[in-house]
Amino acid sequence: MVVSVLLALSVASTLPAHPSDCTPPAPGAKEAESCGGHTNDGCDLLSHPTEPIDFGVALVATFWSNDVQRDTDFFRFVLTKPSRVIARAWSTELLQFAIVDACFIVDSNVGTCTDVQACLPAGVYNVFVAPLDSNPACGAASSTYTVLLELLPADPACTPLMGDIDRSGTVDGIDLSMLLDRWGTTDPGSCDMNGDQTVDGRDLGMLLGAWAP
Ligand SMILES: [Ca+2]
Ligand SMILES: [Ca+2]
Ligand SMILES: [Ca+2]
Repeated sequence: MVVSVLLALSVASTLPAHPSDCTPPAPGAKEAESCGGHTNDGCDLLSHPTEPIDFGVALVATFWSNDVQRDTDFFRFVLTKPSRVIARAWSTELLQFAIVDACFIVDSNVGTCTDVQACLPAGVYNVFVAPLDSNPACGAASSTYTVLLELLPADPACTPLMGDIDRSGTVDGIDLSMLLDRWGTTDPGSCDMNGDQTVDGRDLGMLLGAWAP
C-alpha cells in the first residue's frame, strides 16, 4: 500500500551511536501487530489504527512487502508541550521512515539505519515505517526492524508557533480550516494543542488566542 500523503517528558542523556553503528539497541517492547496483520496501518485505512510507542524504549517490529502491497506501520506518540524529538530505525532492508502529523509528513528519510527529527508543537503524532524497494517476507530475518523514539535536549530552543498548524509562519484561516477538518478525529496531530488527544473547543480557543495572520 502507499501512504496517502504521505510521557512524561525527560531528556535522554546518552543517545546510541547512529547510523555509523548499525547495531540495534536491546529490545524493550514488541509490535502488537503480527506480520501480515493490519492493526496499525494508520493513514492507509479510514479508521487510522495505530500502536503506541514509548520514549526511550526500543521497539522491535516486523514488516513485509511484495510487488503489489507493503506493510505500513504507524506508532503513535503524544507531546504535551513543544519538544524536539528524534526517531531512529535499524533494519537490514531499505525502509521509508517518517514523523507524521495527521497523515502529513513532517520529516522523512530513507535508509537501512536512519533517523528523522523535528521540533514539534504539543499534539499527537506518529512514527511511520514501511519497506521500500524490497520484498521482505514474514518469517525472514529481513522482516524485523527496530525503532527508538527519543526526546532531544531543549537547547537549541524548540519554540514552534502555537496554532501554526501548516507551519507557514502565520496563524490564519488556513490553520483554522485544518483544525475544523480534524475536529473529532482520532488523528488530531498538531491540532490537539493542549495535548488531551482530542480536537475540540479548547484547541479552537487556543488557536484564536494565537491568531497572527
Ligand atoms: Ca508491522
Ligand atoms: Ca499557518
Ligand atoms: Ca485538545
